Amino acid sequence: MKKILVIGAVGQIGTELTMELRNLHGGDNVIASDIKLSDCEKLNVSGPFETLDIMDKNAIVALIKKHNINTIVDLAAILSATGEKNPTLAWNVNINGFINVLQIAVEYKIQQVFIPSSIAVFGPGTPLDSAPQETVLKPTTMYGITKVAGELLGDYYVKKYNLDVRGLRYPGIISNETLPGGGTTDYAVDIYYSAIKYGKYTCFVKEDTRLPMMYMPDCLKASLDLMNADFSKLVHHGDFNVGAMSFSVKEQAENIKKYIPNFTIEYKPDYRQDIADSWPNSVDDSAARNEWGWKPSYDLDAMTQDMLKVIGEKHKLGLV
Ligand code: NAD
Ligand code: AKB
Repeated sequence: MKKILVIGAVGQIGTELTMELRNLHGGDNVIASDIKLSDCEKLNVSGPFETLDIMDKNAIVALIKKHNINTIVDLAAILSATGEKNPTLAWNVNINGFINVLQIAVEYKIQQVFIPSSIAVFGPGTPLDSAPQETVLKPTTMYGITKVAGELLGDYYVKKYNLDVRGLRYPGIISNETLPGGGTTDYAVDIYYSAIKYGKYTCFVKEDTRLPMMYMPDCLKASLDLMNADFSKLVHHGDFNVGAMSFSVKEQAENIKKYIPNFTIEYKPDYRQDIADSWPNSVDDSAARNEWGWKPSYDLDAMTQDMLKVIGEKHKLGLV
């Protein structure tokens, strides 16, 4: 039986991945933890919560012992935009925190460690279209540097200690449960909330900015599919490209206009433009497709319809 500790469970992905894991393994078998508390009622009532700083190795060990943990999902992170404001914090949380997890995993015979990477591993020198699985990785953000280092660390622990470490390079994740936590791709989420609430949006990147994106149901599916894949059949471990869709802000705005004809958008690019410009337009995810059968379900139009429906209902109830 799996006993899972999710670190960083209160974030955009953690909130939904924790609930999905609880549906599959039982609420009491999935321990949510984070440095901050959640205001998501569904997360708070569906299973145990522990306050945890991933930098505190002793506190992680105490939770492993208290709950007989055999699986760790490390979602604690400082994302790209926040990371540029505090690069040292990004290094500490994303790398020193992860090393704590890896060392503890070896010592306490943890069966699996899952940690996401990101399209932020790419940078100048990476082909812009269909960025290959194996390519130049020279990110220009501290966040990207930590993600490349994290992938290498994961692979090192697989090879040296035979530890089961898995991860995938999420594109920008779009969702409607918990707001994104300080990334560059946050605009692709904010635009839907703003369209519903105000009928207009001011975007912090230019209209022709095109990035790989994925809707949360596909993100959850990719994460669970990789967690459940046969480890002995994996050639890659911590660095799978996963694609779903790729669109410019202009195309996303046009798509929203199909359903909210009066929606307007203006562009005021800030420091996040440079970060977005350093990432590719799309990724080649054939390794994920071949090694564990990855296949996304949502395209831009299906996602837009669902986002507008869910956020629209929340808006009517005064929740957003
Ligand atoms: P998020 O910022 O929404 O959540 C991160 C969580 O980590 C937050 O709840 C935060 O409180 C917690 N945290 C920060 N410092 C901590 C610490 N010291 N100890 C414990 N918890 C701490 O991020 P997310 O979008 O949910 O990202 C989850 C993972 O997915 C990260 O590894 C991120 O790099 C990766 N990822 C996310 C996206 C995306 O678009 N959301 C894309 C690519 C990769
Ligand atoms: C960010 O923009 O920092 C994240 C990511 C793509 O890793 N959403």
